[in-house]
Amino acid sequence: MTTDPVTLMKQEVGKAAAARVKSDSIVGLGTGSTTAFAIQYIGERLASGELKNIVGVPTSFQAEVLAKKYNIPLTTLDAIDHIDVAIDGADEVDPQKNLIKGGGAAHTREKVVDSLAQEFIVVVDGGKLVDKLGSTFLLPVEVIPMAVTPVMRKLEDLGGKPDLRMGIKKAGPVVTDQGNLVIDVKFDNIPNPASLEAEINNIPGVLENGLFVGVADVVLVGEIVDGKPHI
Ligand code: ABF
Repeated sequence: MTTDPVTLMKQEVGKAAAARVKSDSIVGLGTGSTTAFAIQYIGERLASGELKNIVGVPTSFQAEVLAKKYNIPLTTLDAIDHIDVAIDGADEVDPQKNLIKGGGAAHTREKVVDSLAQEFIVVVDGGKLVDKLGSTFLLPVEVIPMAVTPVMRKLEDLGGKPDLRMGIKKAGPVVTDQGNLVIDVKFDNIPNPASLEAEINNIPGVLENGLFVGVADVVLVGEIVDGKPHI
């Protein structure tokens, strides 16, 4: 039983998001440590019978493994015509609920699922809130391997400082669920996230970037108040 306040806060945020899931719904299952708790609590609500007839659409291999662990039935986008609600994490949230995502290298599938959802719920700790996107987190860009060099040049032309994301042991680059690479880009200022999102995705060789503009509907923020988690 953890007493670590940050973990407790992530659990509370995940629980709050899971509580919003209704029976007979299709749920987009996000990636990251906060969303992992939401997936756990959806599974627990199913196991208790409180929640019935749920099917999940995973945004990553990690989400798929967690859903199976908690016995949440899964489907694919070929078998459904809508997603009722998606729950996912983020690396930065601005006052307009625009996001930077992709710290987990899963932003491509996340953006497909999250943007299809009728309600996209973001679960974050208070440290993810920023006045301007790009202030604390690099912008992830998924790129096909053969195009990494020309894409990095174009990202520099856009004012970015690009870096190929290496694995934890630096033995090699991080590889996405699609078999591509991730370039993390420092932008000192992102005055217009919507136009930058479009400009980057228009670079030949780019699959998707981590700017989520106008996608999030609800942002659940966990804080620690007097040592206790507070949503
Ligand atoms: C994922 O959740 C990523 O897009 C994002 O980087 C990550 C945040 O994870 P955590 O909740 O562990 O901070 O959706």
